[in-house]
Amino acid sequence: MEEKIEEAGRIIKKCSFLLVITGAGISAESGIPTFRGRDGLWNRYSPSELATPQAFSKNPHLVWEWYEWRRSIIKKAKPNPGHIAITEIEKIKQENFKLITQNIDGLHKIAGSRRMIEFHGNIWREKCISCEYKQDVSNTWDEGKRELPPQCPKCTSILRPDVVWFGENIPKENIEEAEKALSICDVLLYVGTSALVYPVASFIEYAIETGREVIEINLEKTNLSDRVSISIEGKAGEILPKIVEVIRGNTQ
Ligand code: BJW
Ligand code: ZN
Repeated sequence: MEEKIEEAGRIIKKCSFLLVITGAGISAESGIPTFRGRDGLWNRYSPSELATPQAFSKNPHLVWEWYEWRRSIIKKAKPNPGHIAITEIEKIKQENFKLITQNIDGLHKIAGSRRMIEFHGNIWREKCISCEYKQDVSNTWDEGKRELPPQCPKCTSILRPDVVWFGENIPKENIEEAEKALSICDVLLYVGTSALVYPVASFIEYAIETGREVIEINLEKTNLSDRVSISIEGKAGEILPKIVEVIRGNTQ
């Protein structure tokens, strides 16, 4: 394990462009549930009843209640050492760095990440299903203080969370920015994702198939573990700070 961490740190230190991809696992140590796995949300809830546009059309109240419950958890959560370590790596790599997060919790931004794409949106943004209206409620949200679903203040329609559900297209600018980073990276580090959801899973597959150095950090093996350069099993919040130490040269 320690050897793998050393090797990962050395690869990241000398690479010319690092792409980091994160998933729900990086926020698990902040107390935010993941989707898949033993304690995952999808064991208790059905993705097709909560995370699709069809589910929202059928029962917007139910879908909103689920997002309001998740907001109540996320509101209390703080970035953990894994998020912080990624900001440290960005400070070292500067413009030779990009982070694609699948998470909608906003914790990377709070931790200080800047060269970042929130690929599946952000739970604190809301958008109208009929007009162009969007709003950010991160500072104004007050649990239970609104009727659900919330009304659009500009038209007669309703608002939805500004996140990407199954079957929906990823915003064009997110795809373009991600593909640019993917095309120039020589190292891809992915952390806390089951790598099962497309198109993000295809970015990792592409990096493997085109011979980039690919490093995985996950609590357990994934479908791709056997195909990557280095697969490190463990908690993101424990492994990533050790990698930062190696990059800084603070290990003997
Ligand atoms: C730790 C840890 C610790 C725990 N330390 N590790 C090609 C093939 C097949 C299907 C498709 C395809 N292309 C598109 C599809 C359909 C679909 C898809 O991928 N389906 C698959 C499930 C098969 N994709 C889409 O629909 C996407 N749209 C799209 O491609 O548009 C074009 C298109 C349209 C229509 C048809 C075809 C193409 C959109 C996907 C949107 C995903 N949305 C969600 C919800 C977002 C909002 C919300 O949060 O509510 O995004 S679903 C959910 O999964 C969420 C996540 O971002 C995403 C990924 O999950 P993630 O982050 O990997 O979490 P987990 O829980 O799966 O894994 C956590 C991992 O952490 C585990 O491995 C743990 O072991 C680990 N871990 N603690 C380190 N401390
Ligand atoms: Zn509207």
